[in-house]
Amino acid sequence: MTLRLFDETPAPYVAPEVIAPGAMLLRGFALGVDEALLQAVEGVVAAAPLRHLVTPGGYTMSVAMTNCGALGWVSDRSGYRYDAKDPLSGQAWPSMPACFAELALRAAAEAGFDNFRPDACLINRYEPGARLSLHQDKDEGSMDAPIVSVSLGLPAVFLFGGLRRSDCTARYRLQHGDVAVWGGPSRLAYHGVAPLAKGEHARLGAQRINLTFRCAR
Ligand SMILES: O=C(O)CCC(=O)C(=O)O
Ligand SMILES: [Mn+2]
Repeated sequence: MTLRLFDETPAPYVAPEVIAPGAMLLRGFALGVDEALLQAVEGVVAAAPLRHLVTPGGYTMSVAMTNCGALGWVSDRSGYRYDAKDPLSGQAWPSMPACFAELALRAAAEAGFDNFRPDACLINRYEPGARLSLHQDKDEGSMDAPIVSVSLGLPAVFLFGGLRRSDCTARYRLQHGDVAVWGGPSRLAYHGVAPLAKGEHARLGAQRINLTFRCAR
């Protein structure tokens, strides 16, 4: 047996860890393709820069966001929605890189959700202190498909609760290469990310990148 008590090196993928019915952590699942994913992120960000969106309530989000795929998630004073165009440029979002679609398909299948073909990928960038408060992903047209969420860079504390905001939340440390998948009975589970702790990641420096794949149509 290998003890990993103080070792921050991500471990290779072993098996899904079920955290709720229909919700799983695939620890280290993205490790083999992490460099390809990060280079693809750079390409997307060059065409559609990360930006801090404003919520309908007028609050500027601490997480910076952009999108790729046919649809992108946006927020402004008029509400949350998916849009085929980047409001900054008026152009279509960059297309979904093949390595994104392939990883999302494989991760969903590993979690028991076959034929996952996302049409939207929200890219989130957290710097130390950035957080995402408890929410449901409920702007998608269908709740049949799961959400697939890939963590890269600095570790974060992922909060995962139940179907009511007041339900207890469990805390999971997500590291570079980890993938979370939630669907079926957990599709509308409340979740969020605690304020990112300071740190330095060997590849990404003081940031965490999260890719969230959705079937938005
Ligand atoms: O950053 C994460 O791990 C979660 C992101 C998320 O929940 C979202 O983009 O809706
Ligand atoms: Mn979410």
